[in-house]
Amino acid sequence: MPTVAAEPGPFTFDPSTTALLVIDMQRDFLLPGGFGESLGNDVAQLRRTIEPLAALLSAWRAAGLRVIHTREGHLPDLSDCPPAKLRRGPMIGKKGHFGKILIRGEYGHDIVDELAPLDGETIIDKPGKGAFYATDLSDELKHTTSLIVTGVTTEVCVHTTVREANDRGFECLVLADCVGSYFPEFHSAGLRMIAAQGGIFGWVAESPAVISALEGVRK
Ligand code: TIU
Repeated sequence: MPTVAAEPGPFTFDPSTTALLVIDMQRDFLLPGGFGESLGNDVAQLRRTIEPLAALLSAWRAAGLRVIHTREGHLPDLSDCPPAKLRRGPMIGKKGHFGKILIRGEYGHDIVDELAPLDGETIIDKPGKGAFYATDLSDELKHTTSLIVTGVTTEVCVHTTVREANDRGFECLVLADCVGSYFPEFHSAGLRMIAAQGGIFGWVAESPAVISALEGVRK
């Protein structure tokens, strides 16, 4: 079975029961001019994940393995958006540079071109930060034991999802170069939290180690 050098120790996975999870690589979080940047955030902190993630996706797809994408967003009538979220995010549903902010079907809500899902890949639309909350992700993962976790942002949707997955019994490997935060200190602390205490939430590695481990996995 492929093994990846990771913190706090080697991560071994069965490719047939492992999915690559790509969290919220949406235009509104990543593109200059988008929602994230309009809040004063430095999107370069997130954009550095695109190139390594595209390389990983390519190797993962070439090996014939499962890819699951997620998108954070809401129905146009906001009926799935808790009032408490809306109170602290009053711009949700309002017109932004790339369409209505965090609304399904809008240009800004969709995934950046470089990482566009292929036909047959699962897309989970989620109203919350965690990918398990109010979605059918658990059903999608019925035969999955391990997750390679990528996407944005490290301390928000990635962390929430890894915590949810860990409690549901999945072994999670988070790839440091394929996750990003607008806040570098939250990114590094978030990664340290995952691998601390013997891997309290999972493992942390870099994507080239996964790509190397995929050599020899069935094409
Ligand atoms: N996907 C995700 O992390 N949603 C956020 O709102 N993240 C922030 O860091 N704001």
